[in-house]
Amino acid sequence: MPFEEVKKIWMNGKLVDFADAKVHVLTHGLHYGSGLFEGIRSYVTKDRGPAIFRLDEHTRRLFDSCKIYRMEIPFSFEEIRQACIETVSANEFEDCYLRPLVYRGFHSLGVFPAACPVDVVIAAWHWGKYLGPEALEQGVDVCISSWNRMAPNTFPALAKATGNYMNSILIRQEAAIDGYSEGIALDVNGYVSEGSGENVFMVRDDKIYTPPIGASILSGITRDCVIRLARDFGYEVTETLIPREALYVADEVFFTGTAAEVTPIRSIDKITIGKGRRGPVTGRIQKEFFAYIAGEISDRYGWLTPVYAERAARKKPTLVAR
Ligand code: PPE
Repeated sequence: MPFEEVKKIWMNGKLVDFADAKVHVLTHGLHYGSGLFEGIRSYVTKDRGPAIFRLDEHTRRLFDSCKIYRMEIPFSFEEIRQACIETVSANEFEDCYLRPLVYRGFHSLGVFPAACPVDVVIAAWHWGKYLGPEALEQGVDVCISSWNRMAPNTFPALAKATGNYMNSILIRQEAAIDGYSEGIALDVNGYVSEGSGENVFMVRDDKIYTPPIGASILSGITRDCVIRLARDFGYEVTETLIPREALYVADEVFFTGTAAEVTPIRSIDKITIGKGRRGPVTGRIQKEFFAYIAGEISDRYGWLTPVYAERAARKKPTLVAR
């Protein structure tokens, strides 16, 4: 689906028209993948209007990603948070996907980026169900990718860097060509790592397992939600190395991610997982997650930032680039 035009995109402190949100072809980030980004969702809630989900945690991860790459964001944490809120409201969105991106801009080429500006943009658009509308109920058919995730000390997996997504593209393309919805990559030691854009969980005998951050994963914010919600239900959740074959014999396997939310996996490499449909543990966690984001249960962790209430409470003037 081509992009549907939105009203405004936030660029370096200003909301600009969609048509004007352009960069030069010699932008550093375009040549070397020198960008760090986030993916955040805003949801319509029952009583609090549209609310951005886990805005603080996503903003924190963006700052962390930039720190790893020695890039100083020319805005404060609070300015970035507010800019996300502004971007949703300027587009009059309710549910939407937000994409903050920090990248080395236009100045000069060559790998050493110090002279290039650090540019910041935030876009928002409507993004439907990541792995298709039926996926949340029926589950998806996936494969183990022939591509591994990056080795430790090559590309830092904890940084959500644009360049990392070249590896994701290899995984996702291969899966699509072979007729699967998605691929799960192993790390360089052969243990389960993650999907091209999702973390992975497995359930066996009512116990839940997910790979640790040392398995070259992105430390997913949805992963954190699921760990907490599952523990609140009384499930034991263990972050541990998972060999590939443990997935084949699991009772349930599912993906988590901002875009993918909580998506069941019904087969891996054509091996049926459990009963070949969404399992009871996945169903329970998924239901709780959707109730949480919709504001149907209490926001006990303070994960929702209502867009309009926050804006009304804010007294600071409109943001300007430093
Ligand atoms: N691993 C990877 C590699 C990844 O890209 C994501 C998010 C996750 C795990 C889950 O992280 P979190 O969203 O914090 O729970 N992928 C984003 C981008 C997907 C895309 O195609 O673009 C997302 O879901 O927003």
